[in-house]
Amino acid sequence: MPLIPKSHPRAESLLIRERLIDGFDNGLVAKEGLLAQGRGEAFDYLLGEKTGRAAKQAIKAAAAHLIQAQKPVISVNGNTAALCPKQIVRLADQTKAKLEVNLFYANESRKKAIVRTLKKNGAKEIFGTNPKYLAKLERIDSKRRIVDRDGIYAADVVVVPLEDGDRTMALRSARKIVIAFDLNPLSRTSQTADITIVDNVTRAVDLLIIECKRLAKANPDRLERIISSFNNKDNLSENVTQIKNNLTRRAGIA
Ligand code: PTJ
Repeated sequence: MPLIPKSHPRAESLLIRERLIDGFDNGLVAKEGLLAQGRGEAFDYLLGEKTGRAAKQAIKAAAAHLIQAQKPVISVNGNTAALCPKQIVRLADQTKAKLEVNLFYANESRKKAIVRTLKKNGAKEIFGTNPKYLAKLERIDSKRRIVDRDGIYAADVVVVPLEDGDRTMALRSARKIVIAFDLNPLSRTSQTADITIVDNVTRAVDLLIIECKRLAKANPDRLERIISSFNNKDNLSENVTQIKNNLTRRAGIA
């Protein structure tokens, strides 16, 4: 990894990029994952590379859902495993969620590398690896339709970091609550999830863990109020406004 001075104005963003490239070199990330990272970087830049007010509200609503959930599952793909494996395992521990490896570009050796990485970072049980327990989601053509019958298939709340639009729709059709992390507020995933956290997964997962801890003992009425006062469409609009304001400021138009 090249030395990135801490004083570099975009040090955090460059470090995230290097983590992803290391993940590619170590067999975790698909080639297409590099392109997804590029798209994400562009949106992160437009959002000001920080967690905005709208993202914080989405994180709070996501935490309330996760605490209420009976069978939460966190879906892990190549990019997520490369970018923030430790935090993802911590989030699973905090919320008693299952971890399931589910890939868009299905590939057995990549799956094994992702499982190894999650285990190295403290995961004990990982779903989606035993062919005997696999089931199919309906209304989806990609390999993502193959899920674990005791994991995503049975889940009530599914967390999907860096997702493609088709599966989010399929999960919604299967009556699951979908929580997405996606830097692009206009993507199909963002538009169809119940809650979209428009922020870099590397920043937002830590904040989600903190929020889950903070709300862990909240009474069900409070959680219900947090959930019912959240509107994903309004929240996405606020993210688009954040981008617009940033652009205006950067271009010195304001
Ligand atoms: O490992 P696999 O086979 O499951 O493949 C994973 C990728 C990410 C390649 C696959 O799901 C894919 O092609 O996704 P898309 O359709 O490129 O969508 C990825 C979305 O994540 C885009 O909207 C990006 O803007 C967004 N994104 C990229 N990096 C980040 C991100 N969102 C949050 N945090 C990031 N670090």
